[in-house]
Amino acid sequence: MSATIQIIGVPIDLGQTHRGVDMGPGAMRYAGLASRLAALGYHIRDTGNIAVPIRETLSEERQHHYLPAISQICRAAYEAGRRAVEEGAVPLFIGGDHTLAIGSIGGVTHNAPAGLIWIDAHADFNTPATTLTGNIHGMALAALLGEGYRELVDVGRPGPKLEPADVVMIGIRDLDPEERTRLRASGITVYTMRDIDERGVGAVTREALERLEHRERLHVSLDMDCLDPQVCPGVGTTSPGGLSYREAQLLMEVLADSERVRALDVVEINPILDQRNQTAALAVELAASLLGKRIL
Ligand code: HAR
Ligand code: MN
Ligand code: MN
Ligand code: MN
Repeated sequence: MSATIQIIGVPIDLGQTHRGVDMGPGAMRYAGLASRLAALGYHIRDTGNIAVPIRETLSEERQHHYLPAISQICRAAYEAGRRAVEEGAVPLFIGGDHTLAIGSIGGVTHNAPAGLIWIDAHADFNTPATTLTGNIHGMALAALLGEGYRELVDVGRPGPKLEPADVVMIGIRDLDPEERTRLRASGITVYTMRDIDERGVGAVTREALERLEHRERLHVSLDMDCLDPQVCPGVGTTSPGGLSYREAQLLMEVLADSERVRALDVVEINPILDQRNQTAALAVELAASLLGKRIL
């Protein structure tokens, strides 16, 4: 029997201010996500999108940065991830902004721990005390480690979902001042763009896998703004000096070689800011490489 990939759409755009991220799941489906993965021999189960209220209907929540709605949507993502894992499927969460990771990674670690590979230009390691924007997508990883809003820390089950030793970041190049201080003190392993420039993405990724050797299962959280804006213009928070197309492919290929990837998020695609859906198309290619597509 072939392995099942469960596609879970989370069209959340409430963790940041750009309109359009809610259309990310549609853009990835339009780019051929299911057929690309089916061609690798997987059984694909698309369970549709988690319900997300339209921002204009939540005007009272605006001053609270949509915290109540985000918390509720993350709970639904948590349940979907927990159930997918219990049924033996690989959950593939398609966003939507990066707040969805609070639910997806929580659900994936419900019954057993997992290592997390966070691939992003940003660390998303702010708290309400350190954020400069108030945007909750910039706090997602901090919440998973037990810091920040209680409504996020306690999604699905109370308290932290990961230990700092379970997390490796790759591609980081844009940190807020106090976020940087927090990250340096955290004990998380961080590979910045400088590490990739100096050592190469292959060596960095192999070392990242070694750092997570104590975890058999891995969750990969792929923020498309890790790529250079020249190849991925369709994201809300672009940051120059990102991964090239080939570097991102190699990163996925080395992770796939480990045969330990059991769950995946692909987030922050904004089709309104994109050019002819190229960011979603690249996201589909990267997901296929991560899930085992071989060139030869
Ligand atoms: N650090 C900034 C903030 O907190 C920007 C965060 C941008 N985050 C994402 N996801 N696009 O990584 O607002
Ligand atoms: Mn992010
Ligand atoms: Mn980012
Ligand atoms: Mn505020």
